[in-house]
Amino acid sequence: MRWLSFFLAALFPFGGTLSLAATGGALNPSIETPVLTLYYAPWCYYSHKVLNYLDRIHKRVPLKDIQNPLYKEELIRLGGKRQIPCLIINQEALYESNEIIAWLSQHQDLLEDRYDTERT
Ligand SMILES: N[C@@H](CCC(=O)N[C@@H](CS)C(=O)NCC(=O)O)C(=O)O
Repeated sequence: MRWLSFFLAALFPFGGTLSLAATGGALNPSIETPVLTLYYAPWCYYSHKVLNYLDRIHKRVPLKDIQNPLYKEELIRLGGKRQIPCLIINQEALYESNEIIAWLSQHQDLLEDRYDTERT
């Protein structure tokens, strides 16, 4: 039977390694999809800075308007303060419009696409 393993090795020199790499890649995706929520208010200039940036790059993030008292309480519970805009990234709060825009800009590939027919 040794001739058979020589034969297979000649035909598929990287067979074992390739199949392991393929399985590992599928089971352990290197990029995790973050769970995002942007707390904002329609009357807030700084919220609009972030929303306008999302418009510009044609991306969207799930929104929660803190005019709804339940969302305001939720924001305070998660982030510790009621300041908006606040981007919650996997339960972690990120305040400050410039910081939020910087984060969104660095993670554009993880954001959902936005279609031009949608309005925020
Ligand atoms: N420097 C902040 C300013 C944010 C800000 O002043 N937000 C206002 C509403 S537009 C706010 O939440 N004020 C209430 C508070 O800070 O508790 C930013 O750029 O995001």
